[in-house]
Amino acid sequence: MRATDARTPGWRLPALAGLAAAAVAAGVGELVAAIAAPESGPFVVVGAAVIDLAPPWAKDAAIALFGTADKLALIVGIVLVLAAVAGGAGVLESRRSRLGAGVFLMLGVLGAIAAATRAGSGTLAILPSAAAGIAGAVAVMHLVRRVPGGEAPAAPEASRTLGAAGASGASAAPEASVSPAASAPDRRSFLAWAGGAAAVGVLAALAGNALQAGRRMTQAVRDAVTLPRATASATIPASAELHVDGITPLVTPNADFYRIDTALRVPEIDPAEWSLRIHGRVAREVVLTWSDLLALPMAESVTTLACVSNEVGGGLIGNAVWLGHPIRDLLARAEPDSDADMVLSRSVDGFTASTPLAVLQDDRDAVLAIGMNGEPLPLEHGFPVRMVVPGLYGYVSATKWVTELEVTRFDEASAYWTDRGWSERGPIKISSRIDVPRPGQRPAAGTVVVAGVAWHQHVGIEAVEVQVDDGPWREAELATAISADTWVQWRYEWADAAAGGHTLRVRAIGADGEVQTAREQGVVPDGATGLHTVTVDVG
Ligand SMILES: Nc1nc2c(c(=O)[nH]1)N[C@H]1C(S)=C(S)[C@@H](COP(=O)(O)O)O[C@H]1N2
Ligand SMILES: [Mo]
Repeated sequence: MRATDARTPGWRLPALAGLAAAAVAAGVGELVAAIAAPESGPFVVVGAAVIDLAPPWAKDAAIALFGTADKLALIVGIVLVLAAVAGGAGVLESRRSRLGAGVFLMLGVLGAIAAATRAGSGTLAILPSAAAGIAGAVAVMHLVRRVPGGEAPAAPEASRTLGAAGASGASAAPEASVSPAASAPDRRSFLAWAGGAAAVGVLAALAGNALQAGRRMTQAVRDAVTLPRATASATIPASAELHVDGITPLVTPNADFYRIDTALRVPEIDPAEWSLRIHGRVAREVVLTWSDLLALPMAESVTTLACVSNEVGGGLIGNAVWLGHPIRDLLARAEPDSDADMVLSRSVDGFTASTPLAVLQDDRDAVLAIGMNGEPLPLEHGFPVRMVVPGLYGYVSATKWVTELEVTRFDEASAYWTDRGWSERGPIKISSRIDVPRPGQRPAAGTVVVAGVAWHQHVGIEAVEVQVDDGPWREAELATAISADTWVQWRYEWADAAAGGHTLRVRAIGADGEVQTAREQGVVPDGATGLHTVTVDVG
């Protein structure tokens, strides 16, 4: 028995408070992950970070020890370590208020860092870990506050109570019964709170799991889709690739393709239940099911998609091989009225985009796409069906999870982003980007290779020019363009680069003679302008 029993709480109940808080944190983290960032559950991202950071010998040892169960062993290991830390956080919190809460917040920050630094992670990736950290911090503060003041060992007190009761019968002496009578309900109420908190955590985790089940099913259906053979395959000339170290790949892998949408939760669409309705100002309504669509000719086309929110030099742009059916042909079946001038496409989640009807009827590869780089569309990129329209920013053309095409007029209807201050029409502006050297890189003096991409969708790039400091504009070497609808790689050999700081600028010249303007404009309301500028320190 300890001398300070009455004042200092022991470590067991606070540790239990820490564990219960950890259950709350884990549950909240999994639930938020299920809703907002399915790939970024706290355990998944921490596990992935441990795998990435582990030295090879540790990985080999884990595989040797646990074989194919090495992933399970990893998760069990992480749970044990986190449980120990959480128990410790409870004890810390009982010694000094907010200290244990701080431990939970720190774990949340570590998880968020692990999530944010994973390849292909979206902006929502940090949410689950952040929410888990905050939930754990709040829970541990509340629970530790409910730990009864003195965690006296149970046995001696119980015998004292019995003894007291035995001595004075039913009316126990007040001084003898005060301590146990006051602390037993305290203890019981604390255990109820801790148990309740843990139960909330478990329920949240179960709810998260149930929500994830839908996504896993859709993912499985998506993975099982066999794409029809293309009636025409995309041809990418070998000379379209310049093979410069560090340049953006000509075709963007799906995992690295930027993702922009308003969907907090990625729509889960069973293709068997998907259909597209073409209606509005048409001679006849057309309804197309998934099997109807698969029976139509599907051609490959290469189109560079860009977001209107892409800053000059930014990464909200990607190039992919799309497998799809011309929207033109479907519209022809519906026969738009002669006074229609816009198609309002609508996604299952309510997002809408306004595309000029004429753009969908001319000879460009505006398609209802089902394939991206040889695979069914990834869920985040619109599975099962999306629109891809060369030449227009995504917000006015690239509707993902599309289920409706309403033929209408610009003076009759408006789209999601137009209602929020963006332009009703969004042709992609001519632009170019320097990929190498990267800012902060220190190339050696002498000849420095400068390279990047340039685009003017559906018009084409005539030339790219590079300026060093305030020198003359010099023409860069252009790769063969796949087509006018894709970006094109360029490369410039900067001869006699002298040591010291330098400024590099790039500008594109379109096939129509348009020279990329130096005038700077922000992304609102119809896309940024200006020249990408990189400062380098030549060593
Ligand atoms: N359903 C739906 N489709 C959408 C959006 C959206 O928010 N919801 N965003 C659009 C925007 S702004 C862009 S830039 C592109 C991005 O497509 P990606 O995420 O496949 O790169 O999708 C477009 N299609
Ligand atoms: Mo966008």
